[in-house]
Amino acid sequence: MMKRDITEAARRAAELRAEIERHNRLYYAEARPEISDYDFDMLLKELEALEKDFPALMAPDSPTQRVGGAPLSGFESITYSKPMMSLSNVYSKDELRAFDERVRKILGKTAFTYVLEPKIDGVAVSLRYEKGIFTVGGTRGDGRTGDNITANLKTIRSIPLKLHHAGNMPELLEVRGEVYMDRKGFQELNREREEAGLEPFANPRNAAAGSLKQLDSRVAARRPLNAVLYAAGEVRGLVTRSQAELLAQLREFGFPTAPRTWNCSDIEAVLAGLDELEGMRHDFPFEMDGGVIKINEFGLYEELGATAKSPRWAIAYKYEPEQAETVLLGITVQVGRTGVLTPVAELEPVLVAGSTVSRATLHNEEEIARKDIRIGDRVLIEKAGEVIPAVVKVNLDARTGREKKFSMPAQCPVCGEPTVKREAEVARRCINMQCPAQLKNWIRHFGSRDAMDIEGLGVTLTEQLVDRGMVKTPADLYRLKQEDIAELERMGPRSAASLVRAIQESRGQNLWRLIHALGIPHVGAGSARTLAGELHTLDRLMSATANELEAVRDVGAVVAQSITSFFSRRDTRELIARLKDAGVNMESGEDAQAAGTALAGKTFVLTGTLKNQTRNQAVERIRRAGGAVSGSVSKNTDYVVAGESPGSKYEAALKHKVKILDEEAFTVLMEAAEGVQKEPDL
Ligand code: 3BA
Repeated sequence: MMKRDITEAARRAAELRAEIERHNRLYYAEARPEISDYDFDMLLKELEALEKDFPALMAPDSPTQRVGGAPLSGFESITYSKPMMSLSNVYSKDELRAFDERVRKILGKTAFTYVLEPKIDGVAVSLRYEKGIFTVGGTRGDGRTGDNITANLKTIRSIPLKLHHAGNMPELLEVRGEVYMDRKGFQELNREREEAGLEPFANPRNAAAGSLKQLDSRVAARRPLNAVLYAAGEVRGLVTRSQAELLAQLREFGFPTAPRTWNCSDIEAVLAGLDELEGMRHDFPFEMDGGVIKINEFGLYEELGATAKSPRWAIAYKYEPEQAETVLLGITVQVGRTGVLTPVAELEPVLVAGSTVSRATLHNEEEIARKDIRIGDRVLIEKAGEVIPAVVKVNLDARTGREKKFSMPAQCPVCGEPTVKREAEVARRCINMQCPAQLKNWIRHFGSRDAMDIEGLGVTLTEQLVDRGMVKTPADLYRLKQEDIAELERMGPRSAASLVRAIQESRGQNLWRLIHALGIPHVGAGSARTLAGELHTLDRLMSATANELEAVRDVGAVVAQSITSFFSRRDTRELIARLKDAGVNMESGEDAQAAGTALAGKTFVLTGTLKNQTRNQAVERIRRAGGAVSGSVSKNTDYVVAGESPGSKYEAALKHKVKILDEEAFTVLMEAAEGVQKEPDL
């Protein structure tokens, strides 16, 4: 990579971090990745290289510093005394030889051998056997804490519930490996899903991850899952001296292991094994994306040690994704359910990695510009396993000059409203929550903590309500009957009744919550509060002119314009009328009086991450006690609340000699302030 100057590097690093975090979220938390693992690794590698070239850019919260994704929610967590590490990846034989060099340099004259295993593209899990009985199992999570998914793991028939043993029963054995869905099961599952009108899984890995994430183990039980075990975690009462011995022991205990592994005397034998493995690639029933190379002798592991994330005694060799050249016939634009516009390449059909590809993702407009992709170009596409194919590059030699440049539409192709591109993001979005492509998101937003605060209206429920056509706008929520809801998955009469109650109760919410819930572009919870405080009724907000709105504190031209255009729409007016009919409150309660006064006149600035509350909760708490929250520190600031890894505001606080509160001190202050007022009924 060319050396760049630090400002450019900082900009790119920030961009990469945001992208990586987004893809991490899509991959781990939502199990619906948008890019291939390969592309993800390339982003991570670019960021690592930048941080190496510019150590000043290194940040403790950089995604390069973590092992995996955050634990998924909805499950109890499980903590590993021996963390589940991750594997570093290489993509070439040269890099693999370099790995071998490093190992030999550390070990000096000590002799060692390698074990080569196929790298199964599944979900890493850990299974705990106490006195031979399977007790708990979990996902990797962040390596130290994962989700307790015991119930789901117990539905996998190839996982033994008891160890088969011959007098050598270990007191404790944690075994680790991969849960996967075989190709055949994956195809069947997707066929069923499509017939049922559900979105198919993008690849077997996601299908496995999605299945293990089911809160109802009966759903997981119906999924064709399988496992391969290859490592040990915490162990008491069993000694194994090498990986080859461990694998043999695991087999004896009755665990499924890889159908084929290679014992290799040196790196050349590993390379030969990798070639043989690649030839068998399509014979395995599971998706396999490379090989894992491990030093065989456990006695050497301590000396080799580990980096922050991965052991130095093992490495993954990943196959390059398969590629093919074809013609880019056109570019269409899809709108995702978060409003992100994704350009999609419409291709002349071509065979790659065993299937015909006629569409590929182009990610976003910056990617198109960076790769200079034009309609009519001959393009190289790649497909790694069953992952969505992507356009890698243009064959510039084949250019005729008749190719056409493409630009992202300024209007959303689904709803026709203007699209925006925020500075820190690569994606262009439709920010119209009422856009049909985003209905689920809008309903979720409407009921969220910071909006109408409808408890129980979660993601899965919202999905079902929208998928079944029961909810087409937020106003439909108020017409839901207990009987209708009780029929939905994971719902019973009790939870249905409490949801209906929560929905009905939300009709009395404060005006600012309704304003925020409407999802007016550019109007967040903060501006919603100000607007409610100044205008007092929704009718006045609806009839206000842009000029009147701009007179409101903190409301600028963009926000004012967005509000007037929002309320000038017919669908908005219809929605408001229906909400009114449903009895939703459209007037401001006595906000100012309801709020406490203990902190009246005090201004707070928040920085860093709080442990016991979200930023929004802290803000709400301060405001309820009569205090104000500001974005930057000045001599008028009374307190700076500093959470973990505080930013520059912390220094600003020192400079202005503003009192700094850690979370504990803040809590003490708030409890005192809340004690001198009655619980406000907002
Ligand atoms: N071997 C994945 N990690 C693997 C034990 C180490 C390891 C893997 C492996 C760390 C595969 C990282 C997640 C993890 C258990 C931590 C394999 C495979 N070995 N054959 C060296 O087939 N995908 N993945 N899993 N501990």
